[in-house]
Amino acid sequence: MALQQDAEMLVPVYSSLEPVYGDGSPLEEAQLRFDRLKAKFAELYGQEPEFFARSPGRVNLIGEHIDYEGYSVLPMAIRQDMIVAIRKNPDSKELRIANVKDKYPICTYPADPDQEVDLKNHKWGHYFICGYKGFYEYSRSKGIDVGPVSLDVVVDGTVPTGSGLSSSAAFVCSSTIAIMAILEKNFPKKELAQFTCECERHIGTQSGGMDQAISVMAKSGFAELIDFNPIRATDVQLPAGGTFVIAHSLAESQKAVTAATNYNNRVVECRLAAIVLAIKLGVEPKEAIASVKTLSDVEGLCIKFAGNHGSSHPGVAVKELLHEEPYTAEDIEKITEESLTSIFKNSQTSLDVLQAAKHFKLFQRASHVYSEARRVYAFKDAVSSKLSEEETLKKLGDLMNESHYSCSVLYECSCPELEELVKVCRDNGALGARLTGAGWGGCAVALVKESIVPQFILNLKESFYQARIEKGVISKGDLGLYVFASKPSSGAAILKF
Ligand code: NG1
Ligand code: MG
Repeated sequence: MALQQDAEMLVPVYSSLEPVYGDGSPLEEAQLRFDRLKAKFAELYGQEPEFFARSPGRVNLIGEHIDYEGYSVLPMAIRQDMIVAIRKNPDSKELRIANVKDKYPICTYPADPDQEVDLKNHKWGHYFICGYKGFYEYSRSKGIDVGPVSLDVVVDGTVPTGSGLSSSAAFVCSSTIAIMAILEKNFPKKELAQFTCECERHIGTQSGGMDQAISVMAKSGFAELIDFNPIRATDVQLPAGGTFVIAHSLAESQKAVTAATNYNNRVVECRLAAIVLAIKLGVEPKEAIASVKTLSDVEGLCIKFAGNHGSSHPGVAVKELLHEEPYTAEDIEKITEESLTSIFKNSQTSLDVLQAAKHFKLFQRASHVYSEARRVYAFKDAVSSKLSEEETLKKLGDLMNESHYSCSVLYECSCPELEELVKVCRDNGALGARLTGAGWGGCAVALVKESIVPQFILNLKESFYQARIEKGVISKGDLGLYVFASKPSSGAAILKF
């Protein structure tokens, strides 16, 4: 049975690793990590941390680039995560953020919740500041007045960065939760999911809320159907005979750096598609600009239109009312009767998009969003249907393949490495394979019959990774970091030993 999570549920506080990592795999490895983290903390700051906060990465099974359009998505948390060790330091006026990995130099910031995140000068520690600012913004909005606090922090992350597995949300959520713990607060998971999404936007990407929601609300053994406005998670039990294998394309996608041409560009295109559709469907231009924020806002109008054409799919309105030819800014301004720079005047990151864009593919982006939103429900329905396991797995695989096609051709968020990897996965027996996360690099996820997983992984090593090992792109010993099978892991937690 699918269960919705209790609205008041708080982040759990544990005194052992068992509830977090004890899903059948040995705890020694996790214990070692915590020991190392503690030792590093003592070496740097001469003290023990007061708390640890842990938040996982995730793999999105289906529902790509639709969370920011208000549509439900279906991710699961993975074991790879971010752990933040933290203590208050009354003797300093700073936030000192260190990493167990030496390649990340220590970052220091003033202990000031109102500081701006310096987007022109990207540093890995900025994600902690998102959490710090977010905590204070949210507390103030609740009338809770907490003074600035100086902190010593060491983090240890195992989610590969730029991989579409949401290392960023794992970092922002674990930081926020660590700050919450140290200030003796605990907020309901749903609220936390909401405000960590908003605070990650300080980094400059106009993210939807999927990553933070799953990182905070995941449950061991389940994928989650995440709905937005308001955020809700429904447990989804995946069929036992299938396993999701995650494989890295080895192309790193630096979302924070390429936002204006990639991620934020698509957010702007979707908004423009929604406004243009609304106007074509009879809404006054001024009214459309003021009230239409996402494609889900105009779905009702689109469905009504489709109904007059004997269908219930909003894509019918897209086909009839938008043209495939990319729109220029002038084309759109003729319809909106307002300049694009004026429509987006309150969002600097959107103005950056306008400056970088040559044209806008409204037809393609809207077609992707409306069809992908329906695939998420088809996926959920197949899981809970009375089909045989074999048929269910086949259906899920087909939906994943369709999703990939749409991402690749309509949304154009794939890349040559991902195309090759997805093909290699299918050629080696995956029931379905697709890019996962924002794309433009990062990982693919493949649905594979449980019984062939070890052979499947070996085949990927042969046909995709071997050549790259020979070229020195990765070393053989690190392969396990780039291709692995994953079970649904547990969500965020506070640990105090
Ligand atoms: P990644 O690139 O995996 O962090 C991003 C967004 C999600 C979602 C996906 C695409 C952030 C923090 N996350 O995920 O909200 O829009 O792309 O489905 O920007
Ligand atoms: Mg991210």
